[in-house]
Amino acid sequence: MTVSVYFAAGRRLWPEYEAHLPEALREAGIDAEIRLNAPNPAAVDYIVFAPSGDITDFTPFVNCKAVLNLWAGVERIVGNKTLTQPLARMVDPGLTEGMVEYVVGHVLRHHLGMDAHILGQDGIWRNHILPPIARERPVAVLGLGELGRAAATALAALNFPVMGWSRSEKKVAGVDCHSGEAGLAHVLSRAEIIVLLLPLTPDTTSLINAERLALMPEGAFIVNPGRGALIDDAALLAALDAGRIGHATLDVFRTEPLPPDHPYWAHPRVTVTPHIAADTRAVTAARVIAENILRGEAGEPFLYLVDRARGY
Ligand code: NDP
Ligand code: OXD
Repeated sequence: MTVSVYFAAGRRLWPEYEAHLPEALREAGIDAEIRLNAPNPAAVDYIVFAPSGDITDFTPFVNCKAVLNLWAGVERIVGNKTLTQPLARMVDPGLTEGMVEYVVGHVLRHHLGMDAHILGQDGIWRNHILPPIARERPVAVLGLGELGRAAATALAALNFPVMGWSRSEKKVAGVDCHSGEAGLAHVLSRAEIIVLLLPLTPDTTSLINAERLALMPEGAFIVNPGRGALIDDAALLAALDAGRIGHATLDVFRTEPLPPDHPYWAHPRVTVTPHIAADTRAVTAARVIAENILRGEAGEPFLYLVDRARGY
């Protein structure tokens, strides 16, 4: 029987998936018809979704077996009351690789103090300021899920003493793992660089507030490729102005695109990257979608199901 797949992730994304999705479905042995619209919503078996896409009301898709999100983050869909179908988020090896590279790159920039040399070519030979080696620089990764675990492991492989923090207790080789409020205070008060790879939920909104910023060592660095609203912006700006926080590299924001007059753009201690830390890669993501459709058709549990109550 032919499976009906509605690619509702938006026409802008379709050119990336046009070749890879049919190929991945074919390779998985799935006979599928992929449509860019749904004149008969009741006939749709699976929806491929992205927050920038076509659907806000899932009610008419009465026979849809799963909504397959192309994004790892689900905060823009998880609270949609019309969504009663199972929701799977994206766990894509290509995306994970991209995130590891972004995190390692920006952590190394701050660790090595690269800006001093890249931006300070003034003819003065300052060879007395040496960066510490990685094993002397404690780093923390908040969020030890698919992305946080991979980033923490890569940093540990470079010899950084890596602490991690998550909701439930975790064991990650080479990473000193913590959970709970006391665990957060422990990690924040020791890490000279913190990386935020938490999902945005009611529990994580404004997690990095004035009180928690005050726990961090003087001059600590923040790298946030998680979500903008994990940080209380006013508190971060105050901590940056005071030099309490040395620099913040921010990839995600409460409002995206970040408005041109936002103080982050001009702040000398802030680097803005435009939500490019890690993109879902069509070639690998198409295989994840196909695997989930195969599971759905076989009556097996879907991979990467979102827990609506937890919000991620
Ligand atoms: P996962 O769901 O795999 O992992 C989330 C982690 O956060 C888990 O370790 C979880 O704990 C932890 N967590 C959640 N809530 C809390 C809490 N209240 N207190 C402590 N820990 C908590 O997500 P991913 O690793 O796949 O992705 C993380 C986020 O990265 C995404 O939600 C998205 O916002 C962002 N992202 C950003 C991209 C970019 O380009 N900037 C690209 C892709 C993702 P536990 O293990 O106990 O469940
Ligand atoms: C995602 C993202 O969640 O790109 O996948 O932020």
